[in-house]
Amino acid sequence: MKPSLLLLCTLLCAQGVFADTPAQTRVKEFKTLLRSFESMGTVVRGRDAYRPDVFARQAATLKADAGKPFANFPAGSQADSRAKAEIWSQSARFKHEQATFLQRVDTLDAAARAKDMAAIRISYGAVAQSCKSCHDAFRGPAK
Ligand code: ASC
Repeated sequence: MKPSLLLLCTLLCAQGVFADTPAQTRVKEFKTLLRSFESMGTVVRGRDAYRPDVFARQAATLKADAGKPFANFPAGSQADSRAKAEIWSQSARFKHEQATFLQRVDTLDAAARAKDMAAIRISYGAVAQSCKSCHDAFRGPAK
């Protein structure tokens, strides 16, 4: 690459010209946490063997990732996403959904650390229910 072209690319990157929007960032973060959650789901549904240490690591990863997307819902970032305006007009309700989700992820992590499959089943279902509840209220149709 020509030095001048390299300089141009460096400057554009530094200006954030190629940076993700908040909506793009949070979608990526949701997809990241979904990877752990779906792997755990195959175990909970009996489609994959239960390896307690692997499962506990996935739960810990889910817990570490779970809060990240919620830092990327600044007001005015509705465009190019399925986010409904209610996220900002009913922000107390949205924050409540978020808190419930994070609490339930913590409970799932505790069950995974305890290697207690009965508790894992219940707490996994509770997390899934929380995803659905928030989507029903705050996520619009696919565009
Ligand atoms: C998932 C997923 C969701 C939730 C929800 C649970 O795996 O992608 O949005 O679980 O479907 O009801």
